[in-house]
This record gives sequence, C-alpha cells and structure tokens, in this order.
Amino acid sequence: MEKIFKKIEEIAVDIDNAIKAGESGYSDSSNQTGDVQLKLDILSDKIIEEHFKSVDSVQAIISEEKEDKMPMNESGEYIVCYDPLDGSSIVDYNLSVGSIFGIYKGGLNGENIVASVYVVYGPRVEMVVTIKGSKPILYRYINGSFVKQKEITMQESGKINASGATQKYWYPHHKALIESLFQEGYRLRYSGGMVPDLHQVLLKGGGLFSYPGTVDKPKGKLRDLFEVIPFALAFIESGGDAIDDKGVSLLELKPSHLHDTSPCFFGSNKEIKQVKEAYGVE
Ligand code: AFP
Repeated sequence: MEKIFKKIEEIAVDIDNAIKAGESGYSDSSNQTGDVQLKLDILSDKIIEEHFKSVDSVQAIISEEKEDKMPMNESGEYIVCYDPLDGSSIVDYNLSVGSIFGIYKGGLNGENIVASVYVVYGPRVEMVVTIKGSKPILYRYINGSFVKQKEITMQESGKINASGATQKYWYPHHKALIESLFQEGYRLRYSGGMVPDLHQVLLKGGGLFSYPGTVDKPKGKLRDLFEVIPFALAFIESGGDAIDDKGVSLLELKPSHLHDTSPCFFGSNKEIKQVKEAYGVE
C-alpha cells in the first residue's frame, strides 16, 4: 500500500499544478450522471489513470467521473475508487477543492475499505492518510515533499456546522436539528466543497458536516465508494463518528451500484448523538 500512497503524493502535485496553471471552464462532455464535466475534471482523471498504471498492487481503478471499472494489473490486490477533483464547480471561484481516494480489498463496500486518502488544494496542499485501525495522519506539502504534521484526534464535541443540500427541500426534523445547533451557538462553515469542509471539522476536532436526504433527493447526493466511505474511515478512526439517516455506520454501507449515494453525517460524538435523536434512531 506504500506504493499507492507514494503515487497519490505525485498525483497531488500534478493536479495542484494543473489547477494553478489556470485550466478553467467546462468541456463539451458529461459524466454518467449527466453532469457536464469541467476541463479540470477530465485532466485530473487522466493524471490519476496514468499514475496508477504502474502500481502493480492496483488491480483496478474506478472513477467518480466514469461509468465502469478500469482494469489495471491482474495480479493486484487493491481496487482504488476515487473522486479526481471534488468541488470542481467551485474551483473557478478560487475556493479550496480536493481529491478523494478509497482503497478497497476483497469487495466494494464499507467493511472492505482498508485505507483512505484525501488531498486538499487550498492555500496549502495537505493530505490526510487513514489506514484501518490507526489514527488519520496529516501531511503538508513543503518545499517539494509531503511532511508529516500530526495524528488527528476528534474531541467529544465542536462548534462548527457544515450543513449541505438545498434547505428548501430539507425535511422538518432535519431543519429542526440544524436550527438547534445554531441556537447552541454553532457557526456555519460550508463552502460547497466537501473536502475542505470535512477537513475543517476534522482538524478543529469537532462539529458536524451533514448532507442529508431531501424531499427532492431522498438518497442524498454524495457517493458511497468515492466520497462517503473514505471520509467515514477517517472520522471513525479519529474517534468521531459517521452515520446515515437510519443511524447506521457508514462503514456498513453495501452499495448495489458503483455510483450509489447515501444521506451522510460526519462529526464528533455529541453532534452525532443529536442527529440520531432528531432522526428518531437513537
Ligand atoms: P461538485 O464536485 O459538482 O462541485 O460537487 C461538490 C459536492 O459533491 C461536494 O463536494 C459538496 O459538499 C456538495 O457537492 C455540494 O452540494 P450542494 O451544492 O448541493 O450543497
């Protein structure tokens, strides 16, 4: 797995350079869910595909931007699912974005994720690596290499609230939950990019990120294999928690389709308990 982590470091530098090179705007193609792809989405996808070809432990890769699995090395033992550039719709407004990688062995579901990595392209380039059974580790790109900063540990509660999805379509019990947090003095921290938003909750050691199911999208928007499960591993190994709207751990997700989505809640234990109470699943 070390080879995969090393490759992701190289990928992160190349994608950061592509972002800073100013590539912008939409391409004339769209992905399997009909989203018109940005040129940077396609470029980031190509960068990742090229890099993983030479990693013999990678059996196949699956991109959020593509319909199907791409075979790599038959003798490989891992499948890497990734979102090449999450939040790409906000990159042209110079907001932080990210790449997300889930490393699976023996099956594409929550219990078979063995490690996850995400990269934040912001004022700094940072990477968080989580290996199942160990605390997430923060690295920062300094003078040409990724330097270990610290282990990430979640506190019992926080003070920030990142609440996604279209508020007009929130269910009343979700609206009541979010309002109760603001009544308690939580501050809104939501950029529209899940990577920097979740990164902030993790590094601040507490709070809540939510992307619920809504009247218009009962299954939510965020994708199990590429986005939800990789971040669930980081949150749960940091001592926080990650659940769906039935109070079930996101590491128990068993998607039946590669591009399945799930309502999701990530945070410190106090806030996750409040979610369960609000959703009547405590
Ligand atoms: P894009 O990759 O299309 O910019 O979507 C970003 C994202 O997948 C995730 O990063 C955000 O948390 C979420 O969608 C934002 O969705 P809303 O605009 O519905 O809040």
